[in-house]
Amino acid sequence: MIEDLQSLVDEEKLYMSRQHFMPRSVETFNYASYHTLDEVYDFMDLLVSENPELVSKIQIGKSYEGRPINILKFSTGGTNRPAIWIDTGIHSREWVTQASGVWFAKKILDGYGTDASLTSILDKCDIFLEIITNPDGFAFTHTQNRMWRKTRSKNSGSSCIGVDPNRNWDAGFGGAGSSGSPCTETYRGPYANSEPEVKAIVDFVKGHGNIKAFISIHSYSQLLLYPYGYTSKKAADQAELDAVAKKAVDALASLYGTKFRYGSIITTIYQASGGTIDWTYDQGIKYSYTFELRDTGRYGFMLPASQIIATAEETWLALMVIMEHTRDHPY
Ligand code: 0X9
Ligand code: ZN
Repeated sequence: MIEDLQSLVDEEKLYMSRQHFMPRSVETFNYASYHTLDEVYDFMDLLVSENPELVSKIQIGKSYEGRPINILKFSTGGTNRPAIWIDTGIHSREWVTQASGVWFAKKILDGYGTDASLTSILDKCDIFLEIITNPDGFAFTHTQNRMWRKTRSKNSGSSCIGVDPNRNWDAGFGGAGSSGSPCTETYRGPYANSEPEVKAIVDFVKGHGNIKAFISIHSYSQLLLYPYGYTSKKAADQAELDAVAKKAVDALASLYGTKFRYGSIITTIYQASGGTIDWTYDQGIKYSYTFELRDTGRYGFMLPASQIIATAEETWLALMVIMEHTRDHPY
């Protein structure tokens, strides 16, 4: 796998270098390629400038290294409507997730006014899409280390860098399934919300107050998960979350036959404390889900760019099930 990794990294770089031109519009953007941070940020600006009536960009904070943390807001009007949140790339090396996030943005744009179900979702709810949730880590995966997962913050008393942003939330923070050692991949950080990338979302979610679904997208393993990860206690809404998950993975599989397992985090993968959706669920956001997209390990984080569109397309069908359920079950 290690000797294999270098050739995959080289291949991916060569492929990207051929795609590095600035698109003039969201129509000419290459959705079938991986892109750098600047390219994705340019894409967001194009999307907003071409569709100001539907899309706006909100800067919710700054990363540890000072990069803007931007989200896209898709809204057809109203004030503080019920909202659906989708984030991708909190673990920077999970490149198919950010690439899928870009594709979702285009899908939402094209679907409003043409796809009856998406149109009815957007007529009731706003959608927030955070494509680059860990900008410092993402930049680092392009320049230094393709396998970087964490943030890029300095740890006092250690030369090791970074915190696992999926162990840094204030939900069972510090418990089993996270590490107190800065040199590990699952280092939780010195205290909950220590990472500005996490704090920015926490402040936004609290300030908004009307987010009804929160979907955090990771790779890989082909799973659809719901709370909890920090405790074996069942979520109060377990039966409903499970039924919606089943419907979502069935929809996903209907396109290309890709099989996803589903269930609570702790029973389906492993105990993980301080995770995103445990926090959002405990904040009262009932429809809190995490995806682990393709594949099951053949390529892992190095999923070939040729699989981006199929991955995004199949995931979209599952997202639509969750979003439709959210639309139809106000609470
Ligand atoms: O370990 C993780 O953070 C996730 N797997 S990954 O390979 N993408 O790193 C799974 C975590 C489950 N989700 C939460 N605890 N919220
Ligand atoms: Zn992840």
